[in-house]
Amino acid sequence: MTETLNQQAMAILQKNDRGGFTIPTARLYPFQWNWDSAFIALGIATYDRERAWQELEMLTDAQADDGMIPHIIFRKDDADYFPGPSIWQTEAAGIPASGISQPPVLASIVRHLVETAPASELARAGSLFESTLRWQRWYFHYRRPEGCPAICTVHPWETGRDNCPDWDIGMRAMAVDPDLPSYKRKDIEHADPSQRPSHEEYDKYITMVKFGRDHNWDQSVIVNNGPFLMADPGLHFIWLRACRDLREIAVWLGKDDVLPEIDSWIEAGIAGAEYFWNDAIQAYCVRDVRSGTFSDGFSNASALCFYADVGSQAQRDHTLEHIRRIAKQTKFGQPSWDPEAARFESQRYWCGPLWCQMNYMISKGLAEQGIPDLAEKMRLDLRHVIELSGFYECFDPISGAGCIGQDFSWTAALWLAWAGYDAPAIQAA
Ligand code: 9WN
Repeated sequence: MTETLNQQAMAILQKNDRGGFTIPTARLYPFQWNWDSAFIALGIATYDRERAWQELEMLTDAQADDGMIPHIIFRKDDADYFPGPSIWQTEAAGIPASGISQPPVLASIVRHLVETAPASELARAGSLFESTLRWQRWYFHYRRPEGCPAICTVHPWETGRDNCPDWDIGMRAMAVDPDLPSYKRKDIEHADPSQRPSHEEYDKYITMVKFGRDHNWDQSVIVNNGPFLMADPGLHFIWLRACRDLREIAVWLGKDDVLPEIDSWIEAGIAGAEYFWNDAIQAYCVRDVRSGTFSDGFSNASALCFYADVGSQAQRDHTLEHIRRIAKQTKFGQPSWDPEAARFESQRYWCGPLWCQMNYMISKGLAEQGIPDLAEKMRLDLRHVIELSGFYECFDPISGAGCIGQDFSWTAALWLAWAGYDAPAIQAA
């Protein structure tokens, strides 16, 4: 079975290849997405290292002057997706793109490629290192507003966890732009609407895009005066982990001059994590920056503290209690939202389903921090759910049913790089 699934996974990645970059899945997401491409490179690297480097290079080709790497790179329009380039109306390095970013996993993936690289590939790592450094710096300067020690976001799409109930506080606090032109969603033509965000949520997502566009994508204006500003432990922990991985690459490449700057980010990232600690539920939670209010649910982003290597022993113990409690209620892995919290829906996108890339990062963190049983369970859960349902975008964590996009690239990639391994891919530290 593993052999057949390996073949299927490679076939999906080849089918979704658009000439040097890979789309997440045909029709539903017909462009290059930022963090998708990073995880995709991990999978491609198992059979074609040249193509894996290329995936990341095409991502960084669209790096804006200020260092941001956008969340979608459009290259050419495609009527299958809304909102496309004519709605975003911006570009990066001359390429049509979205005006926000996505979780910066890139440095962590580059580190993996570097560690497994023959000497002949190290020159490629050098230029990716420079882009990644600039992007990490962008997050530090453009997504840590005055008075907030943590990484924030101006749009749920930037976090990659689009309609997670985590965003409800910020979404409720904002109004739909009364001048929002009418629009037609395309996602619900390609996927079951009951598994996608609501129309009310879409109106607000598009209001945020309109605000950015109306302000020429000036990131300072968007952060300071925009309709939405929430601090995200997901972005924060992924960024902090990426800083640690970037430091390792810098040492490898002999770039000692940048180490003090990276060290200062790591120090700020560790201190900033405290901003997310919610005593009421004893976990790291999303926080609305303007009101200071905490989200009250444990999400899969809360579980990333191990991946970022932060927290006191007590904070880690509490987090682990949540992970173990939730694992008892699901059959497959960690869901995107606590099954005991309000608004849990096992098949609606980020309100409950199991997402392979989140489980990969959570499991990696747990293994590194000395909790190998749980780490390996998460890996095997993903393996079983793929064997049961195939390569879906995400999965019902209780029944194992596949949800939304089919023949999905990151699921195929993480099968090849992680879940489909016969022996544990990640050893305890
Ligand atoms: C908006 C591509 C992307 C993922 C995100 C996921 C979903 C897009 C959408 O698909 O978001 O960016 O249109 O729903 O939430 O994490 O990167 O796979």
